[in-house]
Amino acid sequence: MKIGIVCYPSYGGSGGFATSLAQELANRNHEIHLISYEIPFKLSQNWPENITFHKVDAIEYPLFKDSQYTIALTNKIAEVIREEKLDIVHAHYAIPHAVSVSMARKMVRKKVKVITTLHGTDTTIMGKDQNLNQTAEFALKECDALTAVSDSLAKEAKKNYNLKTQPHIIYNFVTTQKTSRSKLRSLKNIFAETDEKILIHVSNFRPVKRVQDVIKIFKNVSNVIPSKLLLVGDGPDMPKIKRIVKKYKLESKVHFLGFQLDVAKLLSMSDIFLLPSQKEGFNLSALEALSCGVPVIGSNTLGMSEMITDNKTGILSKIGNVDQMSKNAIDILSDKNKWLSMSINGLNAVKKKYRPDIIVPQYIELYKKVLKSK
Ligand code: GMT
Repeated sequence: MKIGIVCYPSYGGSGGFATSLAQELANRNHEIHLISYEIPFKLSQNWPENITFHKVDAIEYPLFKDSQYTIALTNKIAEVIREEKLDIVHAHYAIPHAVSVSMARKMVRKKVKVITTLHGTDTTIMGKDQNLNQTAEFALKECDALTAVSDSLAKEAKKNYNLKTQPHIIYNFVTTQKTSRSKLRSLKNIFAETDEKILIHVSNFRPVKRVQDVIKIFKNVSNVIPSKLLLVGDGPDMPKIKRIVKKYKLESKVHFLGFQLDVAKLLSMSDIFLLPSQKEGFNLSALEALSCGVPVIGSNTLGMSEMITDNKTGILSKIGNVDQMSKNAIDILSDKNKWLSMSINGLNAVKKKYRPDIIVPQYIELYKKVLKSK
């Protein structure tokens, strides 16, 4: 099939997932056309020959308040549909991508089919934004199929976007592998003493991630268990987080690592992954933690409750319940057998449900079903 993939060029989240899906589809001999405003970092690191990148150029004009990206994107999608004779266009993250693909399809009046995958904040936050949701709802209803990255997100989408039917549920996949701890001893020694535990958080440090709760949990845990905290990623909340670390006098125990390419190594040497988000459609970093044998402590929000099995692969608590999350982390870190059992359960859960060879065929199946429909 000739498939267009429309996404943000971000490393993580919906953009990172869309890029990984494009690579997996290309490796299965589909012809992929990736459309965005710049080359996704993941693609630049591993670029199968049957992926073509189509750049959307921003428009600068004094009269315009912004770059008119949605119009330029729609224009580019229509151009690629025509010139590359696409069978399917798959948008990732509803805003503005669902609007652009459904408009482009009307412009070209071709048989091309359009699908949108809902990832999380496009539904949980944007889906409720009065300035956006009517247009997004209209566009989503124009699509030939919708998917969501978890059952709870699909339910949230049906409600927020007044959909007749619930989107198809196709979970995220990860390709990360655990690195053996014996090989990571020298790396671990950079951040922690041999007898210290390592807690880790990975995100884009946006308010929805509640990173302030990560710091409070770590403060409680480090009062009881000798430990260090790794903070991986960067984003708008970072200045606030640095102030909180300073306020709690934790500077000597917290490592701000910024954006990291090889997160699997950092995860593999860690003992607990913290993710106390307000909302999560699913969460790729938590899934990567499981794939590296790291139990997850976090909030029981949306997709997280489907990914994590309490007391088997981690423990989830009510959003904001820092005391309970701290206690759960201390319980796991203080009981070697409990930790080991959770670590192995997490590895097995990913192998069983969240590998590319399980997830990618579900997208291909949906593409074929949509192409057969009228
Ligand atoms: O996690 C982020 O904040 C990035 C965000 C996005 O909107 O790109 O990721 C979303 O898509 C990921 C891939 O499907 C999901 O695993 C994340 O849970 C989801 N993020 C949120 O819902 C906050």
